[in-house]
Amino acid sequence: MIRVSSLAVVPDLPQPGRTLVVGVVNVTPDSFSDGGEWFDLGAAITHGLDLLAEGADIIDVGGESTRPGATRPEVAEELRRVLPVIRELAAAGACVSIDTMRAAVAAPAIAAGARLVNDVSGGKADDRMLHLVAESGVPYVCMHWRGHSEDMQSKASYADVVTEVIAELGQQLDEAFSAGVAADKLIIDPGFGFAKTGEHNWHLLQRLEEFDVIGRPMLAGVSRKAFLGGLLADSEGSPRPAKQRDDATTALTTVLALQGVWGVRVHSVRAGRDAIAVAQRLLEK
Ligand code: PMM
Repeated sequence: MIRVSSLAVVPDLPQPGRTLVVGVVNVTPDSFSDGGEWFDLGAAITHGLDLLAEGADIIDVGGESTRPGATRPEVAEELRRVLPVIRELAAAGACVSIDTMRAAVAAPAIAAGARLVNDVSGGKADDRMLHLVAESGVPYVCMHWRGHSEDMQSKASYADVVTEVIAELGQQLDEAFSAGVAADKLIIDPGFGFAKTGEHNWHLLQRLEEFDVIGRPMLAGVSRKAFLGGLLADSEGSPRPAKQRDDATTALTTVLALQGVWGVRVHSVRAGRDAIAVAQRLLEK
């Protein structure tokens, strides 16, 4: 089996000796994957606690939807959404990640207890982000990104998606190093669905081992994404609705765990843990 830099360990984060499960809590009215189900703060906190009980290693809390075409909330609104949720989940003992592209959100989130910054723009949306991450010393998910959601799909053009994503991600990592982020704190993410067509996502998955040249652990966010909806479209060509893509997500999680990815970002935590347990057992000799 191929290995996607899996043996790397990220300091200050859980180290369970298997692929980590990052559970998603979107405190948004408009995310594609859960359609505003956790927009109410009480519901978001309860959901996060449920994911923790199901075995999430990290809970990723986000207040900005990145669905294609989404408009951005104000900073104050993003903070209103995420800070109470981060505080409660951290107090309950969860390892919390803040999913934001803004330094002005990441800094208070870290103060509220977040231990990981998950930046889908990989430092490109806010030029203060990498300095903030360097100063605070927290681990950082650097995702491949070409532009904001409102027009990202117009940027989904590649001669060879795998080599281009690796090269562009390499440039984003160089920026992070220049800003002073320690190499051992960096986690890479190919950015499935971000400025990528369904075909691009499948090519990335088919050639995932090529990311080993970067030499950093990988987080993969495939859960409920549109390319799975397209794969499972009905006979009239209508995509499978987002919440009915969990079984396909779990199938892919098994494959990703067999390949040794560091972490998977998923909505259905129990299913993700089960898939990883199966993969883990198969890898034992
Ligand atoms: N995808 C979404 C949001 N945040 N973060 C990382 N690191 N990787 C992803 O692929 C990613 C992300 C969008 O999906 P959602 O609506 O399920 O949160």
